[in-house]
Amino acid sequence: IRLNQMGFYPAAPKVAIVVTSKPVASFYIVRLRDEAKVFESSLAATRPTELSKEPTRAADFTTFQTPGTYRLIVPGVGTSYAFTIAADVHRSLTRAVWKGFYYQRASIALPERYAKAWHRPAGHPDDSVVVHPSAASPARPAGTVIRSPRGWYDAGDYNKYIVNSGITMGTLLSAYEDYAALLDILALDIPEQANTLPDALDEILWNLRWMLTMQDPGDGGVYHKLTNAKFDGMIMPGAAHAPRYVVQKGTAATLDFAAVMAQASRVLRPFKQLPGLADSCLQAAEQAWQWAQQHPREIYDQAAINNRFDPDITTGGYGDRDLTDEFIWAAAELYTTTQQLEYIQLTRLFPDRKNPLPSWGQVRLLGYYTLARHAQRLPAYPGKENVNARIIKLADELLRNYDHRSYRMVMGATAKDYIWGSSSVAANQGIALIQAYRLTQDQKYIAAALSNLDYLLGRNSTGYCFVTGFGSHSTQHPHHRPSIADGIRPPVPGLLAGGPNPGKQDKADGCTYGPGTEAPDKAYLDHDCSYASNEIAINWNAPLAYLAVALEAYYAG
Ligand code: G3I
Ligand code: 9MR
Repeated sequence: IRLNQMGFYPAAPKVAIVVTSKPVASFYIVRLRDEAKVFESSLAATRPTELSKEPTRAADFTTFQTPGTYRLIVPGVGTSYAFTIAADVHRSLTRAVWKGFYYQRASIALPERYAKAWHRPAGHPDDSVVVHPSAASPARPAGTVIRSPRGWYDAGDYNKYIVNSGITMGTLLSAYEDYAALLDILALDIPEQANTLPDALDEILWNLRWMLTMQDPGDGGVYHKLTNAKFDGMIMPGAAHAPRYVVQKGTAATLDFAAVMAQASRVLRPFKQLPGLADSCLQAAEQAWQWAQQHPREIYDQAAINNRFDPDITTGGYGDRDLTDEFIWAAAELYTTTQQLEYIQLTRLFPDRKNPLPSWGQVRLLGYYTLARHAQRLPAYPGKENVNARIIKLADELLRNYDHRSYRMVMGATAKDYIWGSSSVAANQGIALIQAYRLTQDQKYIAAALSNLDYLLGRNSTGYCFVTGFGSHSTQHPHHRPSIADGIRPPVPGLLAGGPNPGKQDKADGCTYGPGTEAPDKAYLDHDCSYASNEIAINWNAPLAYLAVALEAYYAG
C-alpha cells in the first residue's frame, strides 16, 4: 500500500495506491490509538501502472478529514504504514529539507548542538585554492592561490559547482520571494539562529558568499567550479586534503551567477543588517553580464580542457552546450532588479515556443517565473503579455489527465520523467503548478502539485519515501560521503535521493540492481554505490524545499 508516509492535510485530496491482483472490493481506516474503524470505502477499479504494468487500485479517502494518526487496511492484502492527518503535516519535513543545506556546508565544523548525531569536524577550508591553468587570466595567472571558502557541497561529493549552485540558489531565493511570511518563522536550528535575519536567508548566505569569491576580479568572468582533480574517496570532509582548483571561466556559470546575484540583490536589499551586500551582489551581477556579452559561447568542455591542461579534472561536468536559456534567466533577473530595458533588448526572451521544465542545464523558466512574479511593478517590455500564458501552458500540460493515471499523480506521465535526479523532475513540476496557481488562484494546480509531493514521500512504484530521515520506509543508504563515512547508522536527514533512473550509469562501477527494477519508475537502488539513483544533490533538495514550503503556506496558513 503506497501512500505519502508523512500524511495528509485535512482539506486536501488523500489517495493511497494498493498494488494487488486480488479481487478485493473495499478498504477501511483505523485510528492508531484504539484501532477504531473511522472510515470505510470501496477501491477504484484495477488499473495497470503505465510503466511497470503492476495492477493497482486507488483508495481515495479525501472526504475523511479528522486530524489524527491512522493506518489504512485492505482486508486480505495488507496494512499501510501509519500516517497523520494534520493542518501542518509537512512542517517538520519542510524544516528538515531546508536544514539539509546546513549539513552540506563546506569549511565549517557542524557541532552537535546543531547537527545532532551527525556532528562533524570542518572540512575543505578552501582558503588556498589553486587557479587551474584552464582558468588563468592576467589578474590571476595559473597557479595563483585564492581564498574561496564556504558554500555547500554539491551532492554526495565534496565539490562546488557554480552552474548547479545557480539553479539551487534561484529556486531557494524564489521560495523566499514567494513565501517569506512562512520562511521568516521557520526555525532551522543553525548557528546563526540568534541573529536578526531569517534562518532561511542565513543558510542561503552561506552559499552566496562563496559564489561571490568565484568571480575573477580582473574581468567579471566566473569559474565553472571549485573542485578536486578527482572525486574524494568515501571519507569525511575533515579527512579530505586533496588540492583544490578553480577551473575555467564559462558562459553558463557566469550567467547563472549573474542571475543569482541580481535576484539576491533584490531579496537582500531590505535587510539593513547586511550593509552593502545588496550593492555588491548587483555590481557582481552586472560585471558577470558584461563578461558574458563579450564571451557568449565559452562552453565548459571537460574533455577539451584535459587535452590541453594538467592536472586532468574528472569531477562533475555540468557541461551545457545550449546557453539560450542562461541568457534569458540572467536578463530577466537583471531587468527585474534594475528595470533597465537594455537587458531585455539584448536577449531573445522567447526564442521558440517551448517552456521546458527547469533543471541545472535549463533555466529559462526561472526567468519567466521571476518576470511573472514581479509583473505588477515592471514597466512594459516586448513580450510581457506572453509570460503568464507560457507558465500556465506548461502547468496545463502537466495537469492533463493526471488524476486518471494509475498513481493519480503528475510525475511519470512519460518515461522521460525518470532521468538522473528524477525526484527533482517531480519537485520542479510541482513548482510549475504552484506558479500557475499564483497567477490564476485556481486550486486545481495546488492539488496537482500535492500529488507530486505524495509521490516523493511514498506514493510511487518503489514504495520508498525519498527523503532521508522521514517516513516509515525511506532512503537509508544514499550515495553521500558523510552518510557513508560517519559511522552513524541513519543517513544525514532532510536530503532528497535522486530517485528512479533507468540509465543505471552506476552499473559500470559494480552496482547491482535486483529483479523488478527494469521499468523506468522502478529503476531505483537504495545502496550507497548507486550514484545514478541514490545520490543526493542541492539542486534536488531546493525544488522540494520550495514545494514543501509552498504547500505548507497554502494548506496550513
Ligand atoms: O542532454 C541529454 C538529452 O539530450 C537526452 O535525451 C537524455 C537521455 O538520457 O540525456 C541527456 O543528458 C543527460 C544529462 O544529465 C542532462 O540531463 C545524461 O544522460 C545524464 O547522464 C546526465 O546526468 C547528470 C550526471 O551528473 C552525469 O553528468 C545529472 O543530470 C547531474 O545531476 C549529475 O550531477 C552530478 C555531478 O556531475 C557531480 N556531483 C553529483 C551530481 C549528482 O549526481
Ligand atoms: O561520487 C561521484 C558522484 O558524486 C557522481 O555523481 C558520480 C558521477 O559523476 O561519480 C561518483 O564517483 C564515482 C566515479 O564516477 C567512478 N568511480 C567511482 C566513484 C564513486 O562511486
